Amino acid sequence: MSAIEVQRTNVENNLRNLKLSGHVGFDSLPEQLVSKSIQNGFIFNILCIGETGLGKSTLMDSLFNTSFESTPSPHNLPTVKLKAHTYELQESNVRLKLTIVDTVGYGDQINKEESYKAVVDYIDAQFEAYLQEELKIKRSLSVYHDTRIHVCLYFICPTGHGLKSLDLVCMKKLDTKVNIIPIIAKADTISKTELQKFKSKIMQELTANGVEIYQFPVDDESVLEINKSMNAHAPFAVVGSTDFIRVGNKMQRTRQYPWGNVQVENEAHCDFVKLREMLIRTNMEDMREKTHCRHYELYRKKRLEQMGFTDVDSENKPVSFQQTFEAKRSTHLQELQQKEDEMRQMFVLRVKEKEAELKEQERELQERFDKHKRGHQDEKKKLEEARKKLEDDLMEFNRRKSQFSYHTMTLGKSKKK
Ligand SMILES: Nc1nc2c(ncn2[C@@H]2O[C@H](COP(=O)(O)OP(=O)(O)OP(=O)(O)O)[C@@H](O)[C@H]2O)c(=O)[nH]1
Ligand SMILES: [Mg+2]
Repeated sequence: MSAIEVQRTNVENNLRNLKLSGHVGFDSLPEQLVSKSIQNGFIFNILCIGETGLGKSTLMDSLFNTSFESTPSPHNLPTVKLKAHTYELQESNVRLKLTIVDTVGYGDQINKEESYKAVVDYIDAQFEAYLQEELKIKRSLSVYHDTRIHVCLYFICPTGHGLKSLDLVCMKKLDTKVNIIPIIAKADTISKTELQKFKSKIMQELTANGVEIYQFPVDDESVLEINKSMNAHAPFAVVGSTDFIRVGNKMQRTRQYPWGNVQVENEAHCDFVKLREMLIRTNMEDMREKTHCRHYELYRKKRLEQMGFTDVDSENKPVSFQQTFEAKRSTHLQELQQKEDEMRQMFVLRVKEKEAELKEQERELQERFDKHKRGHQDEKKKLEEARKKLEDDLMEFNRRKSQFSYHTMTLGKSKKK
């Protein structure tokens, strides 16, 4: 037993039950909690994954009994995109900040290999944003708009045959990141007997592929029975509608067909009421809690480990945040120093190389200069010689010229005689 465990056991053993001799007042804690929660309002974020036109928006309208005024998605998008819309809803005095995230273009690409990636990235991005807020020095978590996904409604195509590989791959990638509730969309298109077979085939395929879907909690006495029976009902086969028809004195969401009407809220027609009951009325808080305590915790653990933080060292001794930080800091500084040294060496090397290069250029230039200079001197010498010769020739010419004129003069005089 480690020292900490021994200490903890001692503390536990020292716990004593005491009787109060009068009313103190901490029995109002639950009410304080309720009023605080009501004051702050609740946040709930739903992710709807399903192929285009599978009835995602209609089901959301039906679930929250409103019109979110969504527009149909195009079928020709090259990649899957996620679109989030946030709404403020109020029922009695309880405010709900609801975010519905929709997959746009899911299942429309020929190559569906990367379809789940956008979804995984989106979920991780919300976890990361929360983690960053948590790590801030000046945190404002009480007013922070938490966008982490609390539940993922996975819309299964009502083929009657089983799951598509896209469904299995995507759900497998997501099952450690989000609470998945698979639902059979447009369940009015499957016959009653086929639906039972379809449901068990889906569950069988999910189990065979190790996909863990969200289980309604059975650890609380008050919801044990209902949640147990609802877990056995999965996946819920749902129908949605935006059309209303008067049934008795109540307007009911209904899908009208030539052969009859499907009432969304009629439990004999589909599992819509069961889904609403489980999702909104019974287990919303459990999903919020599981998102924080299980999925986010896992993400946080992985991310902090990735950043180099750890709770225990190699000898299993506890390591404080500060120790890890200081160790990280010193290795970082060492790395920096090493990088700086490397850069300095590199710089010196480069300077030397450049110097040698410049010297070589200078030498070449000098050589060229000397060569030109020599050429120039030769030229000058030649010119000098040519000039000298010219001057000699000129002198010779002048001498001869004067000689000639002297001869002609003496010759002229002797002729006269
Ligand atoms: N048969 C049947 N049709 C439905 C059901 N729910 C919706 N539809 C119809 O399916 C069509 C598409 O419904 P939407 O709710 O817009 O589907 P979506 O999944 O939001 O579509 P995108 O957002 O474009 O991907 C509409 O014509 C709906 O009336 C249902 O439960 N059963
Ligand atoms: Mg839609």
